[in-house]
Amino acid sequence: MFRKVLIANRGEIALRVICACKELGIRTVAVYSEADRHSLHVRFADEAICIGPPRSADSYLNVPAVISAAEIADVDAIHPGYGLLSENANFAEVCRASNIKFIGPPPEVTRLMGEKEKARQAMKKAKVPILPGSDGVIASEADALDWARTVGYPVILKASAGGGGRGMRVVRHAEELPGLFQAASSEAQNAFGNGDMYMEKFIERPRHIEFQVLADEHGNVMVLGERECSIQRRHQKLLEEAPSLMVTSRMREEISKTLKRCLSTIGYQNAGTVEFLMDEDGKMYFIEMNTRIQVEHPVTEFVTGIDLVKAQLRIAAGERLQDIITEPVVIRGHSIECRINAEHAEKFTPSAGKITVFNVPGGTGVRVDTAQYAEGVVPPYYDSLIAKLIVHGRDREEAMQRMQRALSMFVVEGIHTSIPLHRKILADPDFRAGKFDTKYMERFFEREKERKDAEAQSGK
Ligand code: MV4
Repeated sequence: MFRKVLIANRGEIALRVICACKELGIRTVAVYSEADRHSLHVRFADEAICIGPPRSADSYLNVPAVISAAEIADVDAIHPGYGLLSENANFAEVCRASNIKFIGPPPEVTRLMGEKEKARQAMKKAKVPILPGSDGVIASEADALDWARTVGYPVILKASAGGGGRGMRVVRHAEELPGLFQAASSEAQNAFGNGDMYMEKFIERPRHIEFQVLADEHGNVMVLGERECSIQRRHQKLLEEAPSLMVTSRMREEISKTLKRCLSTIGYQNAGTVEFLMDEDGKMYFIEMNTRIQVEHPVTEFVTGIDLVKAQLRIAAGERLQDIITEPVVIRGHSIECRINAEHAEKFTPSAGKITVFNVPGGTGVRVDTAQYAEGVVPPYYDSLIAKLIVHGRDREEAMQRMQRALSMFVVEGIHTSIPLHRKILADPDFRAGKFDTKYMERFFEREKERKDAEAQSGK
């Protein structure tokens, strides 16, 4: 096992990785920006090194600064967390060249999955279901029109270097295709330095369902069930749950079998997430793979009882999956996560500042992952996630009741948070009935607006 690990991240995930290291007897090194001097990841790590000014580009994303800190502290490995450098194949290569183990897949695999069209073809080859679409990147406008005619409108154009919703265009009619193709391609060229586009059949109201995988460095792969992630706004997830109401155990077994074969062929290593869209007929199609630990990993930890971050560390140290997970994986009960963001409820604009009151709920089946505390400061430089509230219950009903109870006891003052929004979602009959898809939040805000307009009318 590693002697010492550097955590190249901040906030709750840095603290989460520190927890896993402590339990494995690994020494920890935090890195921090000038804005994070008083953060808990700095306090709870065995050592801490300041790597630059507040902006991420000058600190957490500064590869030479992170590597220098790793060399000075003499660590064996770096855990990148999520976001930041976690899916940067060049960073993983620099780690390798510096004799530091990058806790994640090899750079070659990260690079393959980062090229969304290549990832799609790799999955197709391994018989993972994909949507009808182009084979390879689209060569020209004429090529795009040909593919769209074959696939049938509506289609969606996606940037091969994109992902997570960036660089996409929905095309409903042939007349608008040439313009949208050119616009999307030049936008992708500007944003990612790569204008390659591919095409898929467009699904109108998909659900977003993702499978958690673990793979060791000896060719063994395990699939740990799925997470339902459809409750999102502007590609930011707000609430996730495991398992998905829409996935039967037969479907789960089928997808797991296929993914195991596919990922061992590809040479996947460490933790990963395979994203699928589910159409209204309940059919699932691969869209992308994420090569990192994800924000919502705790819901999988609750229903499987497996510590995913400890598994990541043990895999990276060369251990075999059969020695890490010694019992058959069973999905037990139901788990829900609410992402508590520091933001204004309606406008979704960030709410930075000093937290005056911070009361965290606890009790049976409740977990809070956070690096915040009373008197703590939310800096304006980073993403707005300040805490994750995760619950586990015997079934979805109990999980929802527990979440409502925990939300009512989560008190944050001094800044605005998404807690009131989460309480409204948990009270919504459609959510409770499991009636939602990726357009759920749009409809939710329309209903809210109608309700407020009606209120204003009657008040006059
Ligand atoms: C789609 C789609 C409909 N049809 N692909 C957005 C994020 C990126 N990971 C893929 N995305 C989508 N791809 C086809 N063929 C709709 C979306 C989509 C979406 C997907 C998952 C979660 C939220 C979403 C919100 C809007 C659009």
